[in-house]
Amino acid sequence: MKLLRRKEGPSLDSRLAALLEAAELGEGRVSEQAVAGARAVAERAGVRRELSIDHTVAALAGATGSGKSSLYNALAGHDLADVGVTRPTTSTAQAALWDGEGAGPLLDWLDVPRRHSAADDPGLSGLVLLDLPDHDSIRLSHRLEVDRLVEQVDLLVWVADPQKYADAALHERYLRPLAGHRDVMVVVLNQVDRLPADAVDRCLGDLRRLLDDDGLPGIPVLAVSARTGRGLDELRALLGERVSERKSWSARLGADITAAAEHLATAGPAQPVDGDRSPQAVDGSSSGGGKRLGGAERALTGALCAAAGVPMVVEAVAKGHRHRAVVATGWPVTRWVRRFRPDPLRRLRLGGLPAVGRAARSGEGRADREIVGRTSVPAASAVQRAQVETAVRDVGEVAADGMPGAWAAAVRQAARSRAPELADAVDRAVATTSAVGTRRPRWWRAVNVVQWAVFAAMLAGALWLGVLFGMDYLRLPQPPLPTAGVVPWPTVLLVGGVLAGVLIALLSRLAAWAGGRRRARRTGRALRASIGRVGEELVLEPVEAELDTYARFKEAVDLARA
Ligand SMILES: Nc1nc2c(ncn2[C@@H]2O[C@H](COP(=O)(O)OP(=O)(O)OP(=O)(O)O)[C@@H](O)[C@H]2O)c(=O)[nH]1
Ligand SMILES: [Mg+2]
Repeated sequence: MKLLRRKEGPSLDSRLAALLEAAELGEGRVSEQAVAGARAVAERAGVRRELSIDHTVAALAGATGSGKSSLYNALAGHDLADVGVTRPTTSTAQAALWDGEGAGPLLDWLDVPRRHSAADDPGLSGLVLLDLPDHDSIRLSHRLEVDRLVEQVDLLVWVADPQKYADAALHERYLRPLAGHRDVMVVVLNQVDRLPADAVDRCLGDLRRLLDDDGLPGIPVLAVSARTGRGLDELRALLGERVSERKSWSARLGADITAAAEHLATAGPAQPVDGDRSPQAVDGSSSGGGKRLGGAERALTGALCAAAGVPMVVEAVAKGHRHRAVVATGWPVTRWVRRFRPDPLRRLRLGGLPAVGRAARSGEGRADREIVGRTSVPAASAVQRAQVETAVRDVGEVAADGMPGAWAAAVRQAARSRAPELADAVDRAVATTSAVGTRRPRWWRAVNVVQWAVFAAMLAGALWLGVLFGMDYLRLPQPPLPTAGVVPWPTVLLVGGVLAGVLIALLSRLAAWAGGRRRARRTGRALRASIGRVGEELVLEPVEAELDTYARFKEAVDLARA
């Protein structure tokens, strides 16, 4: 009872749903064969549940001549099957039914048209016994029929004989792969009447050892003889017990689901992977840690920044700021010279583009995109491109660390999946972010007004002095000359205007130099942040989506194989 309770896990329904979900999530990632296998199991389970669950289908399987048909006849109480001397004898399966009413659709599904009623035995009511052809047949059709039915029946009775019980065909092709189906398999050693009494136990012990090696410890093993009837009561009792429990069908499906989930968990990648990493099972604990991923992410941002020419852009932001400051606040007499020099930022087709501000303000996405199109920042060098590639690969590598082979490959692939978009996206980020670096500080306008006022004063002084000079030249009487202290006002205006203009220009230049540095630093930070976001969107997010898919896959697989 205790044992039963311990085994109670999630329902067959939820395990089936989980298996299907795992197959869905694994599609294109783990081997197609494992995905198809899981789907086939789910489909088979769905059909079997719809058919009679009051009947238990048991199949007698084994090598030719082991005595399957003889046992079948002995259990059924009639000579239903041919027992032959020439091998192999049985070529298609046939069924013996104990109270077989309602088992028709089940046998249709199993595609076993030959059906017989067995002799009455209330203990076996509900049993459908199949006599299969030989699994080691020289005829392919026999082997195919066996393989098909071994997959479908509820209970497998492996019939061995003293000569061939150790055959590799039985152990390697069937018993070992079906180790998870221990609860729905029985082994009988037939023809024990042909052994001396003391050899039976030896033979049984040997067979048990082989079964232990197959991963089937504790599986029921009976010594029987179809000829003398020895052990047949025990076999009947065992079959009767399984039939009355009516659980073999669900135990079989449960074992199938576990095996399919196991197969999904350990399946190789859907596509051959580059490199020679050995695949690991799903339960290999993943150590792809957040901390190390953070390091790889920083390295990626660094590589992207270098490839995007961030140092050059930052430099251009500082220089461009100073350039525009001189044009806006320089001494009006000389500032026009500056206009002939190109704006370093505009030279990179960054920020300084006149329409950027407008487009950004009016919020016209299209215009924005068009104008903030391609910058003229020189393209990344081959080395820089290679460094980006390495950084992208490293993100995938770190994230995939410790994951099973197929999923590690999927994660690595996810990291690279959007890499071709990186160059354009980073360029766009540079164009948009550096545009902010061109805003004009308000003091420029104020200083400009003062500069022109001082320039006007200087001009007035010059004009005044010019008039005085002209009047003196023409020997006209001098008008009274106001003075500031001892210096006449026009001189104060002219000289003061020149000195003030130049001084203001120099001070502004000093402020613009500091402002340029500050702005460059700020733009550098903003660029790193926006380029970081590009890396996050195009590299990190696909990786995280894949990790998330894997987490869901693992959860589904764990639930399915419960
Ligand atoms: N001594 C002895 N002979 C048996 C026993 N069971 C079957 N035989 C003989 O073994 C031979 C093969 O028996 P079958 O029942 O035809 O064997 P099978 O496993 O159905 O063989 P295939 O149909 O070819 O796969 C026959 O000659 C049987 O008489 C047994 O318990 N003791
Ligand atoms: Mg036979």
